[in-house]
Amino acid sequence: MKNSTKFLLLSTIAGIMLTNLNANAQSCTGSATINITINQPPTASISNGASVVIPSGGSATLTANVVSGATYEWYRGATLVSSGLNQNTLSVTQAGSYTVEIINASGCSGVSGATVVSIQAGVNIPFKLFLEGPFNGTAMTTTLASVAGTLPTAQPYNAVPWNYAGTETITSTPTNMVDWVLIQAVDPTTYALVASRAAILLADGTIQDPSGATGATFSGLTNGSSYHFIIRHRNHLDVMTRLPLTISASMSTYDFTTAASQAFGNGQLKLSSGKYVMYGGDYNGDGVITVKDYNRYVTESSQFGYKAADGNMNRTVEVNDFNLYQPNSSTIGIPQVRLVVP
Ligand SMILES: [Ca+2]
Ligand SMILES: [Ca+2]
Repeated sequence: MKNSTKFLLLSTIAGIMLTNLNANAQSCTGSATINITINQPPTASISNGASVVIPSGGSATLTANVVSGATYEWYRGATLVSSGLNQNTLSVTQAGSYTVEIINASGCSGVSGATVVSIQAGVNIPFKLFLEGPFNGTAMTTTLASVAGTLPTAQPYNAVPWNYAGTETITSTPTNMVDWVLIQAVDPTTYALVASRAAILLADGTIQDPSGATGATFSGLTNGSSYHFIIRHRNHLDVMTRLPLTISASMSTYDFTTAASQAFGNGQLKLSSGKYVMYGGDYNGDGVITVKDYNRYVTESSQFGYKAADGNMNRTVEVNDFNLYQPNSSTIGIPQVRLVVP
């Protein structure tokens, strides 16, 4: 007595019924029904999308779809970097092309599309500020940008008293450019200088990096660490953020125009038409407004062009620049922003 199968049809279609099987070798007749289940490979995808940018020194978490009871094998290029049951997330700190293979409980597997992780060269930190001299109540207007060749295409803070050796340049001056500013990150406790970036101040008060990015692009800052930021302008009183800012991949705008308390110390911003502006008249850039600034005004009086004592930035050193300086005389910047002028 033996049972045998006279023929067997294999199908790739799930749930097909095979009939007219020979279930009885002696009679060679009969039928049986066999249900065949085809295991489907799991779909696999990384929800972060095609690309992820992480800050220098930072990390990102890649997340794959959940398949219960599945093993996740994560790859950077062809290299297996992590494998584990139900491990549908991966923390990454290295650049590369990441994929995940999901192997379900039946042993079937699916491979995701790639997510390319890159390391951001720096972090963009956006600020908003107004300069008293060119501020018209809603924005800043100057004639520096409108006369070709007046604004420098290389950052101008490579001179006394800033002595900043940065090589920031722009190929052309935006029509809404007000001037260069120098932004410096300092230690929140010692106020020691950590990093500097010269950037472009635009008419609406926003900052544009020379690269074109929104904000000043800093490298050398640590993700998760905090720094005070000093905004320097060559003929306005420098200000520092009231509180340290914590570095993250996406920084929100720090707005100096909304309240005097946005600046560290008292009396460091001046109310003008409902906005807070940086005091004009620090013509030698040393962080205090004194007779030395008046002397600079006298020296440059009636001169044209990109001049230190042109506080209202109309390409001419004239009485309006004295009138900007005069009421602000004796305004003293906080110690953290003062610079030494020989
Ligand atoms: Ca001064
Ligand atoms: Ca002027």
